[in-house]
Amino acid sequence: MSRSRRRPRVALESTLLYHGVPRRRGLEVFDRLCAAVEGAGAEPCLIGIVDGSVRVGLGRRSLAQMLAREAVAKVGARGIAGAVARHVCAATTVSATMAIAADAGIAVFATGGIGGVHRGAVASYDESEDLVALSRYPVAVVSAGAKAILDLPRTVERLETLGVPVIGFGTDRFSAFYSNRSPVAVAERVDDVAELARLARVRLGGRYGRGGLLVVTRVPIAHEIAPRTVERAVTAALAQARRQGARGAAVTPAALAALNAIAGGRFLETNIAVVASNARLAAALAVALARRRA
Ligand code: PSU
Ligand code: MN
Repeated sequence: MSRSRRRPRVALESTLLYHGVPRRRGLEVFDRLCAAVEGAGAEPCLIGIVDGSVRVGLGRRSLAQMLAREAVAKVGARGIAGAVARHVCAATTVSATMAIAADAGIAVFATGGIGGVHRGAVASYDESEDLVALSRYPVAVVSAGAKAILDLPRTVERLETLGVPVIGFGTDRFSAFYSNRSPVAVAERVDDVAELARLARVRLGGRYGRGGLLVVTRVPIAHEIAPRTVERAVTAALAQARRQGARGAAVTPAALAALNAIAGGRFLETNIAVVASNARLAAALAVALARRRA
C-alpha cells in the first residue's frame, strides 16, 4: 500500500517502555498503546534504535527482544549519532523520538509526561533535552504535562522562552501527570480535535517559526491521585533516587521506579491509563490532520 493510502501514523517512544515502567510490563503497555491508537484509526509507530539502526515502527517481537536485553541505554536526540555509530541498542526519549519522527514525516507523537525542569535546577542546571526538542522538531507531542517529579511552573516558563505552543485539550491547567489539579495554567485551550488539527497545521507548517507543539490532556478522572498524596510520594521517590546516587539521565528512571513501587502500583496504573488516553487523542489528531491534507 502506498504511504498516502496507509493509516496516519502516531509515534511512540521506547524509553517509556524500557525505563519508564517496570521492564516486565513494557509489552503489556505497548499492547495497550497500540490498541488505543488503532482503535482511533491510526497506525502506532514505536521508535527505537536496534543494533545501531534507527527503527520507525518496531514490532512486538523487536520490542520483546529489546526488553530482554540488560542495560539498554536511554538516549535523547543528542545521543542518536553515538548509538548509530557504535551499532548499539538504545531506547529513545521524547527528544530522540521527536527527532526521528520528524525525519520520518510523522507529525504526531503520544507519550505520558515530557521531561522538563528538574526541582533544584537552579543549582543543578538539570533540564531535559525534551524542552529544546519541542522547540526544534515539527511534531505535536500529546502528553499529560510533564512528569510530576519535576518543577512544573518552571517547566512551563522554559516552554514559553523556547517558543513552544502549550495547548490544553479540554483543560485550562498544565496537568500534573497524576492529577488535574496543577499549580500552573496552559497558554491556550482548545476543545475539539478539528480545531487542534488546524492549530497544529499552522505550527508544524513552520512558516512562522519552526518547531513542535505540546498538547496537554486531562488525566482520566477515575485514575486521578490527590495532589497531597502525589507530593508525598514524589518527595520520597526523589530522596530514594538521591540515596542511590542517581545523577543526570539516571535521575528520571530511578525516581519513576521508586514512585512506581510506592502505594501498591497505584502510580504505575495511573501512568499507564494516562499514556493510553494520550495515545487515543494523538490518533484522533493524526486522523484529523490526514483528513485535512486529503
Ligand atoms: N514520562 C513518563 N515516563 C518516562 C519518561 C517520561 O511517564 O519514562 C521519559 C521520557 O522518555 C522522557 C524522559 O523523554 O523520561 C526524560 O528524561 P530526562 O528527564 O532525563 O530528560
Ligand atoms: Mn536531565
